[in-house]
Amino acid sequence: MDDGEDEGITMERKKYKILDVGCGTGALFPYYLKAADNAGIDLSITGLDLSPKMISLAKKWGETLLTSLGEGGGSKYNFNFVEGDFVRTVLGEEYETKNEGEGEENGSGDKKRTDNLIGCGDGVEDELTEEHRGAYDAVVINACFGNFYDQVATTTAACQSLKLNGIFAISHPLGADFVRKLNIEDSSMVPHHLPTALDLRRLTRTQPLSAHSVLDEEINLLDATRQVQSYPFYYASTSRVPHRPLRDVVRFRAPVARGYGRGGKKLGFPTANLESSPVIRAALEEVPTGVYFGWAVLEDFSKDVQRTGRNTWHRAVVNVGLSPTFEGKENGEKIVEAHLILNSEKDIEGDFYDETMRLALSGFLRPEKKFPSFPDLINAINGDVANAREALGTQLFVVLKTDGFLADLCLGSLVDSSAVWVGASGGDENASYEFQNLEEAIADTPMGPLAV
Ligand code: RBF
Ligand code: MG
Repeated sequence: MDDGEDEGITMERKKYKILDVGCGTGALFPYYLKAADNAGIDLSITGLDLSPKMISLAKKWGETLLTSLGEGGGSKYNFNFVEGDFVRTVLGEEYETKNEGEGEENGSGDKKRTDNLIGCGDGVEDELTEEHRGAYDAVVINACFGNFYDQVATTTAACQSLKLNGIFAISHPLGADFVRKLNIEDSSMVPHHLPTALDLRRLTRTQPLSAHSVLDEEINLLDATRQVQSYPFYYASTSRVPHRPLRDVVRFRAPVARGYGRGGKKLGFPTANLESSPVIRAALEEVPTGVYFGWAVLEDFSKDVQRTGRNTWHRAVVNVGLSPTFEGKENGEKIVEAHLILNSEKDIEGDFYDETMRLALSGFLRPEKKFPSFPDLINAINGDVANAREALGTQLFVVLKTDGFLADLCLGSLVDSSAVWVGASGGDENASYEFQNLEEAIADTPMGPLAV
């Protein structure tokens, strides 16, 4: 066994980090240790609880467990404790006041918090909260999710404290019916029931979280006398992903501008920029700078031979912004730059300057950044392309391909250019745009009512 110590060199083994939210007296601690032992991994457990009394009991229990494991236990496993409110600890003290408003019954959230196109506010990231941001492999909320008043805030905090691919699990050893009963008996103590599969989907919709499963059933276990016993059990799991769906899909229709000629090609990522105009400028007032993704279609209404790559879907990864990395040569204004992810250069015949592009954004990847160097920018864009490609292969974004805005062209149901599309939010037959609530956009697609 490699215990990490070799010829006097001590290597810090990578520890799997669990955040146990509302840890209470530490009822789950022995199970974590057992599971880690079975899996042969080292573990760092952080117990968080609002109650100082619970924290002090959990500390003692943690020490007892480590002592019982002897020498080995102390090096493989360790405990940390945080006394405080989960949401404030991760999202910052001001999060709640900034997002004031009644959280709705089903946790779908309040108006203010979802003001932004990108969805939920993620709170402030400062020296007080950064310790917990992106820090954990797993966040567990056991036997107390129903007690959190604001489920959107709680889910946001869980999401923000996870590493990429980390797991957020909600569990209850007595099942959802038990929590439903508590909720009916005293809704001031237990303001919510545990999320159903549909609730979980709503709760995670505009988070960079992918919902996996909700288990709420009787499971058979052996009791102390080795008899099979049926126990109710609730377990829901989600995982942190790089992308989040937008609160609203954004549809742009505009000519492709000749670029700034500043090196999209040189960077290896040629982009089709939407031609700037008062219409596009107005649209962009509501679109924060950042990296988005969605589908793009180049219009071609020519009667005879349509050129390759027109009237068909292309994956698009899109920077909305100023390109701050190009210091001194930043864009003069916020622009929309779409890099089309092609399988081959031959997918689109010729260049497409001045052609009209329909661009539907439905997901967000990250804020726009000023990178210290061009290789750093190129690395980031490579990651964006991979993340967008992956996301666009998932059900939600595949369904959005069938949005009439795109599909009317691709499926040939529009025969001539007299049926010009003009977006509902502003513009004319040259350039226009519209925002539509994501859920409505999904419902409007032919597959939507059945899917996602
Ligand atoms: N420029 C930046 O300065 N910072 C960014 O974070 C950034 N992200 C981008 C992400 C994608 C997917 C694309 C296509 C471009 C991005 N750009 C960014 C813009 C890039 O600098 C620009 O495309 C080139 O300067 C060519 O105009
Ligand atoms: Mg460009």
